[in-house]
Amino acid sequence: MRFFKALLGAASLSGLSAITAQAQDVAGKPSEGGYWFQESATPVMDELLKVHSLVFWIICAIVAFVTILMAYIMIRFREKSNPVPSKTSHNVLIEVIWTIAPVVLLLFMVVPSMQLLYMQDRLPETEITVKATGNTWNWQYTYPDFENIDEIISNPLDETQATEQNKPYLLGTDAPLVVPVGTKVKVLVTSVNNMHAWAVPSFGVKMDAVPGIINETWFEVYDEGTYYGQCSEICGILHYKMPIEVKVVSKAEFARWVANDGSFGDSIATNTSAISTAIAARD
Ligand SMILES: [Cu+2]
Repeated sequence: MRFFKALLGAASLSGLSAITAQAQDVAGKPSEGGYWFQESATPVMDELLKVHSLVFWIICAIVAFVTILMAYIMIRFREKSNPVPSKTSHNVLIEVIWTIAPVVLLLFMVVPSMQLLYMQDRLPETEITVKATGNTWNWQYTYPDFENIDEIISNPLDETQATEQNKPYLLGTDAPLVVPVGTKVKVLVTSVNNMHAWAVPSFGVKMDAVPGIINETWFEVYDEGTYYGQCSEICGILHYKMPIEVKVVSKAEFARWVANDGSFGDSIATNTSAISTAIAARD
């Protein structure tokens, strides 16, 4: 077990070094030429990275072992050095080993995998709920907890708008989903037409949006910032234009946003029932 803990440690270190520094105001988006995961922003993503690292190193070891074995066999048993081939067709010991070894390896992988699946699937006591509905071609968000907040239609920005607003093209939207930091957020995911998937890589969240079905997932973001994702189920001609932008704000700012009927403007919050609901959700 200590060996695997050491393996995990080494793996997560190498993973971290591959992550490039993000711009200050953006906490989760793809990086140019990036090939590793985005930096984790939630407990689920932390666990996902650990399981990935474990499985990744096991796979590397298997690939190396098989490659070396193949090379050895090709050289050692080539026709020139082995003119009279062996007629052996069975070796009980070897067959037992190559049956048991993969079973043991699979057990090492399946236990943490199942733990992760349960963690993603079993919602903890969530504090607020948002509903994400996939349309052709945008995401629509509603806040069942806060009646005063109208549905948010989150449309992609075109290239000019994205440049003007200093947001990444095909990731930035005109109206992000707004959630508080350090809060367990339940996400209800569905669709009105065909299948989509609501996915934010740095949250470790990818949930199918299926018409007639409401799927549940959850996240709890460590830090304030803007996190990007995309529709991750090929849904049609404008699939690439269904970005997901999540703006994570402080709990106080979120309470003010709710009280202002879903606006970050300077207007003084007057909706006291919304404030108390938001504060109740916060506590
Ligand atoms: Cu889609």
